[in-house]
Amino acid sequence: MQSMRMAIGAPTPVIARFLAIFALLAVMPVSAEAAPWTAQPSWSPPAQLPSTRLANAAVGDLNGDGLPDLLFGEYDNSGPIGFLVAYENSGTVSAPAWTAAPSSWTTLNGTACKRQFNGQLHSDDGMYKPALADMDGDGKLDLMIGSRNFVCIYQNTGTTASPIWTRNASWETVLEDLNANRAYNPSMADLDGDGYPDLRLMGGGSTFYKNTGSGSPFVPSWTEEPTWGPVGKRGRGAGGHR
Ligand SMILES: [Ca+2]
Ligand SMILES: [Ca+2]
Ligand SMILES: [Ca+2]
Repeated sequence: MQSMRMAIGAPTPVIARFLAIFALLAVMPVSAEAAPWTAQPSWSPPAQLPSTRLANAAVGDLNGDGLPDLLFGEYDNSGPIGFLVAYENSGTVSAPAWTAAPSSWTTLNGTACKRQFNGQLHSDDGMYKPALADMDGDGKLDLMIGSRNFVCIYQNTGTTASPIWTRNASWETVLEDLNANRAYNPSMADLDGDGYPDLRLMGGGSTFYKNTGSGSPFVPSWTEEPTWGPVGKRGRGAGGHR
């Protein structure tokens, strides 16, 4: 036995890694491959949304009660215009229930959100795609809306219990310079752990921005981070999703 062990020798690092993976697979329960998602019809909003197409949802606690609420971006074909629909979570932590939110949750205040590209003015051009995040770190969720040809940001100038959306164009640095004729779809999370939410923007590909704001009070600003994108994925203006 001793001579056999000496003949085979110690496993190389590659073989050792293979054996470790094989051992891990051998003890992994079959159920781990099962889909983790189960449909929960009772969690759906109580009524059909006004528009049945191009709806996008953002989730966040908009009234500070600890329960996540729903904010939908909707699209009116006849305009075309975008608009918001909100539901307050009146359920419990384990069983959400939805009631129509106050109209102030879906009212956009301040300068109109519009952009000019190639000599054409696109005003509230439908397909609102909302994202919620506390961009300035004051404890209140703020609102970013992507649409065709623009991204606009609304600072929450209300309270933790009652949001008021007020357009703050000074927070839209860099995002003003987006390519035309794209439908921009934002999502936000703190990707580098500095305490401020960063941005992933879909629209002609997937582009990542670090929140490089500064000051007191903090003013959000956005700097493109090409290295944050998934390997092999194309960035802004490269075609694809619109
Ligand atoms: Ca809530
Ligand atoms: Ca905020
Ligand atoms: Ca960050």
